[in-house]
Amino acid sequence: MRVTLVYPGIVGAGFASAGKGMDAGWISHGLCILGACAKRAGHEVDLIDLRALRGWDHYREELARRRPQVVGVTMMSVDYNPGVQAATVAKEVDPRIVTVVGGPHPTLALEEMLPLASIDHIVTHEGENAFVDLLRRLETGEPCGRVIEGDRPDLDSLPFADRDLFLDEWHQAGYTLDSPEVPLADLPVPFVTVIAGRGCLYNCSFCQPAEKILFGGRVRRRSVQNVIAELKYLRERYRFRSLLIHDDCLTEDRNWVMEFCEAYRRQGFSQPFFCQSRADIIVKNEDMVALMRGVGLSGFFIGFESGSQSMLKFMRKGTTVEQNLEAARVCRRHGIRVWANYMLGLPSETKDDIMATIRMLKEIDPDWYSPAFYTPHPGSDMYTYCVRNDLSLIKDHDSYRRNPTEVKIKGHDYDFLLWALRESMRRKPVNEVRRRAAAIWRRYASPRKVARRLRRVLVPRSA
Ligand code: B12
Ligand code: SF4
Repeated sequence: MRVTLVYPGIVGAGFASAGKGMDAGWISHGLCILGACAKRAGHEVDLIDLRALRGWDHYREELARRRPQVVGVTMMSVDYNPGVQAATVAKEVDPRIVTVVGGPHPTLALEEMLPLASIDHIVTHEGENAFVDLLRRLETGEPCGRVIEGDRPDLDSLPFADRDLFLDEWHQAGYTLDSPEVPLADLPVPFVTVIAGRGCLYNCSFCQPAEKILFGGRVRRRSVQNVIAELKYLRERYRFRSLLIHDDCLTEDRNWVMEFCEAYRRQGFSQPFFCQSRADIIVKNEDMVALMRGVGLSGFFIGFESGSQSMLKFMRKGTTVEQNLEAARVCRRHGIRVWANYMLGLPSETKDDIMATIRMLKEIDPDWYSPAFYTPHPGSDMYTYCVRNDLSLIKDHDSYRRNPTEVKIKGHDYDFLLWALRESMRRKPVNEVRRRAAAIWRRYASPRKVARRLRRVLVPRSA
């Protein structure tokens, strides 16, 4: 069958945004793996990334040109409006097109999808086997249900994500491809992202049970050999010079991480990489952190979340403020950079709690600040709490973004939150000076540069 997959992630970055920043420059692994599975089953697959198009008319033109028989749309909650619109327009362009949606939102908020007439099939949970089976049934005319529950595939048996589905699109849109994906922070290009597993065993109430519903209660990780095989392919194909491992919490499985580090080094990789971790894991596993640093770990994303112990408890984070501070010290000791995720404006959060978060950030002195005004995401216990207690100010799916520009929870003083946001990112003068001095040293006076200058002075040019 002719299949067009659709990535609708334009809320925030908008149309014509491909390549502009992280939200608009990263592939969707879900779609790339689904595409690879459908191709392996013999189907023709391409992809429309709305971020690479000029607008809805352009989308119509693309559908008319490609003439797909099936359109498959992925959807986080934030993608609901453009995702539904993508299916609706597909039906307008050609009512014979079979529309299929899948992803976190259809899985976590199925009841919201059911009344939508423009959607023929809703695949919940993990879609690889269900989607391929659906395509086969559509091709042979066998009956297929409207709601299809996906199973949990053996991750090592899946093909690698077909990144070309996105790259071809971006290329056509004029995005200059010196890197498969937009690099995180200052990592060198070419930059790629990979996913080594699915699920998370922790229980944070602003996130779970969404992850457990989507991927099951257990974490399923690909074998180290399988991930290394993909990295070898990426090295050959793109000569990548840096890497982000997207897993929710890669460091949760110590044995896996140790084995991976060993294999990464043995196979000749030294590219710097980033991954997500947690303060408690970092503090309890400093030897593992050191090993990771030794093979290329450049930085951790850490969900510090709050500097108030009662807020950490309320959100079931399972960490302490002291662990947050100590994790930052561990990272500093090992030269690991810190990307600090934290939230302001949670339900029941007081000004004192917020001041505690500001104080914590000043101690942590992260390399990157990543604040969010708390957003209740469908599928999480805190979302249900907010709905039950009539606390949510969210009126539209477009607001399911963690942007710190709108308050999402009732009872907060917006001006205070904006002040707190700015204040949380203001470094202590001593840290500011230390960082500026380090930047100047890196720029003008690193030992290598000093040696080069000395050589120039001591060894005359003509020699
Ligand atoms: C990487 C990631 C990102 C990246 C890139 C996203 C991207 N381009 O895909 C970035 C950092 C940009 C990002 C941003 C956000 N993210 Co995010 N992200 C993730 C993460 C960690 C991994 C996604 C992934 O690749 N998973 C692995 C693949 C294989 O799974 P999958 O994409 O879900 O696809 C499978 C199924 O869902 C299904 N499926 C998916 N699509 C389709 C389509 C069809 C047709 C079919 C049949 C099946 C199907 O089959 C796939 C294969 O099994 C997930 C958590 C997680 N572990 O999944 C959160 C997650 C998806 N993100 C989430 C959220 C909330 C966000 C943000 C809104 C806020 C935030 N937390 O920063 C922003 C929104 C950005 C925007 N568009 O405005 C939530 C979504 C919850 C929800 N209710 O929608 C998740 C689940 C995390 C969580 N537990 O809170 N994210
Ligand atoms: S917030 Fe992170 S650590 Fe907590 S449950 Fe979600 S993915 Fe796991």
